[in-house]
Amino acid sequence: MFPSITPVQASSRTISLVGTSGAYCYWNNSNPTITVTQGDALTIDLSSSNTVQHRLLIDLDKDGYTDTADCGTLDVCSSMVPPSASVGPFSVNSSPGTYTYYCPFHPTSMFGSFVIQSQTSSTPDFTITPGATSLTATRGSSVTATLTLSSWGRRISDKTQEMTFRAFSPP
Ligand SMILES: [Cu+2]
Repeated sequence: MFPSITPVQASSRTISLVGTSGAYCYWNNSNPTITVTQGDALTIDLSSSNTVQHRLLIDLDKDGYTDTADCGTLDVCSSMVPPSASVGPFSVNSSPGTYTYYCPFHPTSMFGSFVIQSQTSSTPDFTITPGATSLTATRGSSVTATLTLSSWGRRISDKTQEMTFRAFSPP
């Protein structure tokens, strides 16, 4: 059948990041890619797994982790952890794209991707076109019609689905 299409919409989201340290420091041991949708109301809960101090900086103006003067304006920054801290909720307003989040104290090991996806409309951006406006089948036989799905906005190549309708005799 046709592929299912899930619209992407903004929502309220909460993410937890824990500063972890062994030989090197990481966020959540693996520096996970954070994927959000433009317009999301995002809250980030931060903590440290031990007494090593960390701070979050999401480099939304792409000028690196050293520029902390734009914390709170262009960049999203937290206070130091520990103690635990929260950033937000803030509205993700930057352009869709891939950014980097850091701990400015451990920028060579403690960074990951912050991906902002574009928000897509909740109204369908695809059309389904029937290949026939009416079908007639006699009992016990079948007819075939073609439905065409077009969805250029999502770069799904046009799909054609052949459907068979069968007319059964009533019991
Ligand atoms: Cu750190």
